[in-house]
Amino acid sequence: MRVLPKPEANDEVKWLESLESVLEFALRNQGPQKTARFLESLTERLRAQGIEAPRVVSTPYVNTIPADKQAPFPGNWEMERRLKSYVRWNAMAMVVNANREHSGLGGHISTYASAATLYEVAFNHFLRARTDDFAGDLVYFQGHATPGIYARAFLEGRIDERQLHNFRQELAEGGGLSSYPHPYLMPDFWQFPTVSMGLGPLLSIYQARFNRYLRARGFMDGEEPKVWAFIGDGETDEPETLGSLTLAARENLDNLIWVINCNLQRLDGPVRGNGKIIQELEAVFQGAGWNVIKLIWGSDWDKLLAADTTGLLLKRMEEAVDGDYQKYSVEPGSYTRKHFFGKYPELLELVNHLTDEQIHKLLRGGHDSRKVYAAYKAAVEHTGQPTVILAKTVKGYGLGEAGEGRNVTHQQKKLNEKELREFRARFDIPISDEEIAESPFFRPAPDSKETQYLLERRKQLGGFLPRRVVEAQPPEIPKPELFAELLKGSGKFELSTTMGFVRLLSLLTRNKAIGSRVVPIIPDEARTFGLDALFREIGIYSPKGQLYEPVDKNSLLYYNETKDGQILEEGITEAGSMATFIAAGTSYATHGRYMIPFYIYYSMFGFQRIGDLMWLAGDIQAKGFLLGATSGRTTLNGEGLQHQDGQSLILSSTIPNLLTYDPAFTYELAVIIADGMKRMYLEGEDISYYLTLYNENYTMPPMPEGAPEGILSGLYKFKTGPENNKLKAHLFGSGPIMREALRAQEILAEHFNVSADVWSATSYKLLRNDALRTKRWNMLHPAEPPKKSHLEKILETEAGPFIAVSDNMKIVPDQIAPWVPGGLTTLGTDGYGRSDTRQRLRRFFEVDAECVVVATLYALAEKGQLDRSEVQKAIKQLKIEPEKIFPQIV
Ligand SMILES: Cc1ncc(C[n+]2csc(CCOP(=O)(O)OP(=O)(O)O)c2C)c(N)n1
Ligand SMILES: [Mg+2]
Repeated sequence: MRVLPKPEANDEVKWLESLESVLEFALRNQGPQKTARFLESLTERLRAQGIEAPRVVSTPYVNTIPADKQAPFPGNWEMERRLKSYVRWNAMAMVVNANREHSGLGGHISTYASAATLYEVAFNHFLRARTDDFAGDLVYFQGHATPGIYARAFLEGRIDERQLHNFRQELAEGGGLSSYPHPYLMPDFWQFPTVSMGLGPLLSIYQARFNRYLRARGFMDGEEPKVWAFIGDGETDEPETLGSLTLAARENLDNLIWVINCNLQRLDGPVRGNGKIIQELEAVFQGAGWNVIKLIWGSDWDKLLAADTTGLLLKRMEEAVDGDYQKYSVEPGSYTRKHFFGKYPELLELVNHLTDEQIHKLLRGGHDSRKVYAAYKAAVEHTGQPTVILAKTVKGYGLGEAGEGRNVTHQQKKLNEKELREFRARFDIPISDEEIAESPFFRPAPDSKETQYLLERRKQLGGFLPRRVVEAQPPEIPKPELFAELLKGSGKFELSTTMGFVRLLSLLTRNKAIGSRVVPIIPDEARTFGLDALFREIGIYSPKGQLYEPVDKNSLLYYNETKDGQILEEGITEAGSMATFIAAGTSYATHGRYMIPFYIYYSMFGFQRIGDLMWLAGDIQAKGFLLGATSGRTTLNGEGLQHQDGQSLILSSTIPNLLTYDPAFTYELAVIIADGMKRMYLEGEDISYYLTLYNENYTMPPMPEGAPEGILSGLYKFKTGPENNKLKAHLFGSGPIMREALRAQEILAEHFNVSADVWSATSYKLLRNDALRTKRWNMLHPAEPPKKSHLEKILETEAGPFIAVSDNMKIVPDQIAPWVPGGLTTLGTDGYGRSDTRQRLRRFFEVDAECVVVATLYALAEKGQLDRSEVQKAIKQLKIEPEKIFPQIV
């Protein structure tokens, strides 16, 4: 048994001794579980008397798995060490070589150097690849450890020397390797982007949960894959990392394993110089309900701990802070002897038999393959909870003076010849003196014992990893006619595009061919959008089902939780909901099956709040529909400044493979979504969709003949102006502001002798990109007949000024201004929102029909087609206050 330090007071020692004998007796006769319960009931008794008994949130600073309970290491230790050394060398050489040729290319040596054992034990013994009858473990590799992952793939023969040489030179001839895990850039290799800190950990929780959802709904069976996430200790400061821990525990995700590489350092310096990151994290994870395995000390320490009869070693281990431990990794053994052991004479005696060199080499847990193996084995066998392994390591391990444990190590990219020689010697790399300065890559021959061992291990585990495979069969996609009721208009019935969307979703989920693949995702906003209509019909997913009778059981739309529910009601977490969207949207690549996520949220809390996840969704090529509901700075009227969105269409337009649409009518919605499903799931295009939805009710017109092409391209003529007016103009409207454009059309015809055609602008982003692509082609093919973009084609025969109005910032329509004949006048909602009626807000932001009329008249006056005094008159007549404030501020 491990010896613990004694209390200082004499009477306390006595109490302790008597209780210890009780504990020993109980352990012998009743076993560990009963003994632990007995202890718990003792403290409960204290608490029952109103005494604040301590709650255990952290345990002593030693390994959770004691040496005598450690599973034996089944591999060839020597062989694995040799292989690991080669991976280490190549990972280091990749970065050094790239920066020798082009300094500034960057890359990281020290992250992988600290994590090599954590990865190699996993690769040789645990991470199972996808096979015909197994879905494959899903692994989130730490972004900055990529050189090590590439270096291993090189030893496996999956990456050649040229690629390794072109690390971070993706545009070099023949291609190169991406800096970090980016499925977009290396679609056959990387599965999960991780390098924006915190996103990988968050995604892994929701991925593990989504795997369970797929099982519960009958989409997955057989052996359950594990989800592994390798995480940095500094990365745990990101709120996304720790924010969803309780979900994993609550839903008993024992298919999830996190390995936190506690090298005690982040980029600038120590993670917790004045404390202990492992102890802090243990408390957090323990409190959240995870199984925590601390892996602090290597095997050498077992003997020291066993020989310590005073408990002083543990006391000293607990006293020293991470800043001290970092120092011990940098200084020679003599320093550790003096400052760590030397604090107590008894401890000095304990290490008398060790040389300074041996003291320096006392391994930390995360560098000891045997300990790492035992921790992983315990993790994969643990049931009922997710597991976190907190592994203590040294950042830059093996770099010696070139960076081991130093504060600058994260940025170390160059090694001089002496440092290379030391590295070679430390890890026995067979590279000659003549070659060493060039730091060549080293790979043992394919028929060498080492390579054979490596390949055999991977064969046993089903093949290579990471590997991204897309082999999903296209599902049967319904024709737009499924949504006939949305296409034919609503007659006198008034509804919003949000309500139209709910109707569409309901039709879709009922569809025999595809309905079950639909994954509705909502962050506690279903009632706002009217999605509660689906609660009863398709159920809310809950692994426990519904253990209580819902208060609204007797109502039609009661809160219906079921074990195989289809809706993912995520609660108030846009980040978590987006992580689910990503898991569902990539199931074609992770599980070989298309699922169709619809994530509907408050539009302001999308790109603005969780933009980085949305950027990542583009990289990972998640397919599905994002729906920014209650959109529009003036359409969502009462909610004010923090809610009213006029910028999501700009933020979303920055994502290269995302199509953005701003539909005004339900038929537009139906056409866009039907086409989106065809393109993403039938034709396999790697794109996704963002659509704004609004909450203003109005009658929905039937779809005009031939509209789909224009709807999908971004602009089509909705309603031509009367023929008998003198002047001509064009109004581009979108979203509910389309109705202001239509009202302006009437006022212009009736009072100002202007015939204005009203167009529906569904996507300025698509129009612009098409125009840019065409212009570039023309520029690079100057001798060929120039091509015309959609925009140019449809506008070239039109005369008169063009005025665009929407419920978004002016820069949204402004995107197409260079291609509009004679330029574009834009009205939009720049500035902070505020709460008031729609009517007043629209006047305030100058997007109502009257302001559209004035803008049109002014544009005509500018063209010399109208006297300016007419504009002046109109301003008066329409009661527009010329001195009102300009909402845009600066
Ligand atoms: C969101 C985000 N912020 C900042 C960075 C820049 N960055 C890259 S690595 C790093 C330090 C990582 O420390 P840690 O998580 O402890 O990993 P280690 O390299 O020590 O294993 C930082 C700040 C990033 N990649 N992502
Ligand atoms: Mg770190």
